[in-house]
Amino acid sequence: MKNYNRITKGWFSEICHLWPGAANSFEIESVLYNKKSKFQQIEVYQTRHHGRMLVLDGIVQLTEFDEFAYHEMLTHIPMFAHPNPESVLVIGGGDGGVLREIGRHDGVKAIDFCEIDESVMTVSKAFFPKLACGFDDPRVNIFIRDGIEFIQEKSKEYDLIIVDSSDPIGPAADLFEKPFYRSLKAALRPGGIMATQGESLFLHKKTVIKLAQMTKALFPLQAYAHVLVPTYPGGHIGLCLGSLGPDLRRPSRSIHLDLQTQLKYYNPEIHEAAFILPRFAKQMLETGDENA
Ligand code: SPD
Repeated sequence: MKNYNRITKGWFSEICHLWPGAANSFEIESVLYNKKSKFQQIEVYQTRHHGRMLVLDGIVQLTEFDEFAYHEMLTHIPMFAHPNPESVLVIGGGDGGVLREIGRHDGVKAIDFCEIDESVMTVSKAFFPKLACGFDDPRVNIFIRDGIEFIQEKSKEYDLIIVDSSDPIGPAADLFEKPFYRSLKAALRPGGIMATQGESLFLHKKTVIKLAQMTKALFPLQAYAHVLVPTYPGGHIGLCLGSLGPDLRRPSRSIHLDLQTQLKYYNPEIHEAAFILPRFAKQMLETGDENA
């Protein structure tokens, strides 16, 4: 599906069929990188007010301004819901933001990292050193592979799987389909948890309902959380979580002060609050009716 992004008079606008009638625009100072990899167009901009910005196939992935909000919540909600995550898999997230957050947990023994496009890692190392700092962690094993094929080979291997994907357009589309979620479940150890980016409750209702229904059908426990991220369309993004055992909605253990002081968004209170949804969203997820 085509995006119609353009730069007009110093502004980059993300205009996507996923949210008709609106655009998300950033004032830019310069183009730092713009090349097509084997899989996608990779762009890096210096924005005027949001730091550097990473764009894949026209879709804004992050800005330095608020990337911490998304990466902390996508990582620490499942990490703290699980009582003792030792073996963790990350699919996607080639910029390294999720890896950086997982690396803050001393209890983690092994981190498999599967990214289809090595160029995203290379670009992140060059332009986003504060994000790409986790690649050299000795616990990390890097697999440059298609995440869908990779996960099909795994059985009961991980305590936690985090999927940090782009939108369900192009290379990431199959990461929003049921066969992939079945494979995620099969790859989890007993008591395991999976977490994926879950788009916007306001703008991507069909996708959100589909994710909720698929995960409800597969996992004994399922929940949807939301996070404030001004960079993303609508100023927020959802997280879709499934659990084979632990309660997702509250931390199962306390956070050490050393770790808490490293974080800017996550804390135990916001872990619980993130699952409190507006009435329309609760009804939409319960009934599957996007007009609820
Ligand atoms: N609408 C774009 C959502 C992108 C989510 N993934 C971002 C990757 C950052 N690590």
